[in-house]
Amino acid sequence: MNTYISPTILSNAFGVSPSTLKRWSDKGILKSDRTRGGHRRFSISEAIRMSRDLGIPFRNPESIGLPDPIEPSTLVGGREPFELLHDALEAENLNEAQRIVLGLFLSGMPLVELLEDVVSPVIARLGMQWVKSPTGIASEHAATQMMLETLGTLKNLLPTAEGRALAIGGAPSGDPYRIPTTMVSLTVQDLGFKSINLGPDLPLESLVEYCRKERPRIAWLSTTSSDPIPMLQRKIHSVAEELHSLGILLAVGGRQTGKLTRRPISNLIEFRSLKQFRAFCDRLLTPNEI
Ligand code: B12
Repeated sequence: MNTYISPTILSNAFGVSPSTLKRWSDKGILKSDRTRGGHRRFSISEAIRMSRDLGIPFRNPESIGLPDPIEPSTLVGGREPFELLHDALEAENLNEAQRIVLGLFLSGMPLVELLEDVVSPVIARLGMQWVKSPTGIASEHAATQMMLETLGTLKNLLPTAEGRALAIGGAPSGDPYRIPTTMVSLTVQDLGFKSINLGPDLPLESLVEYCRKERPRIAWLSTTSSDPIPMLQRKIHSVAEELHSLGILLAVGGRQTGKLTRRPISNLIEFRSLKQFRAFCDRLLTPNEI
């Protein structure tokens, strides 16, 4: 979300003088825009990017509506970040869940680490509740919903790229899982590129047609439901072949990873994790390889 603020407000949030902010901006370490009248304006997501990349903390984050950063190493009683998040979601405390996820992000924790090592295990653990209690399934739905809202808030703190999407994707028809495909989308956005998440239960023909129109470099599929595997493999291969003719890569991942590809197709890549996917995108996007 590109919410713009004035130099005075941002220098107060960082706890530095306006001239320090101007120096950062002149050096190009903090990008700024200008109003029609020629005054500098800073986007909150750009300020967060600089803070995370260079380890420059916000001294007064609350002045621009951000929570305090949470350094995992300073957690009381040696608690792990995922334990805090687990307790917040179990207590159905959305504000606390958001404070923890955003706080860890603002402390500089890499996004893929936050998603893969904190959020995913918590959701997996909460998903076991239904065995223990008659309200477990409702609690699982509540936790999913709160997590999606939290990821939506996180998305608003990432830079919003304009123009053509680098990547477009979703989860195939019959697959209702919303969190994993949301995470793939956030991973692309965190790299500074636009992504379009078409969500769960996506007919694969319509993914192909959408890609024909939008021409991303990458399409992704996140697979959780165990559709009979040979059928899923056939569908994925046929999508890969169609995307191949359009020069688009197909990235697949999710719980069904390892079972998704039967024979090699040059544009079809199966990923074990978001970390691996992010590293792949980084390599793909380094200027000398474009
Ligand atoms: C929430 C949840 C639900 C919710 C989903 C809500 C929603 N709209 O999203 C609801 C209640 C609908 C549901 C329903 C069911 N569920 Co369910 N569910 C879960 C739960 C707890 C969390 C899923 C989730 O979002 N995980 C978080 C994501 C982020 O983790 P992830 O999928 O592992 O993804 C990671 C990587 O794989 C990777 N990744 C994922 N996709 C991609 C894509 C790309 C391109 C890349 C690079 C990487 C990548 O990134 C992620 C980050 O680490 C899981 C437990 C679990 N361990 O995951 C069970 C689980 C998946 N469900 C299960 C079951 C059995 C069911 C039901 C059959 C229950 C029932 N009897 O009705 C139904 C089936 C629904 C269906 N049609 O398939 C089982 C599946 C077992 C199996 N055979 O595989 C699980 C594993 C629970 C369990 N331990 O038994 N479920």
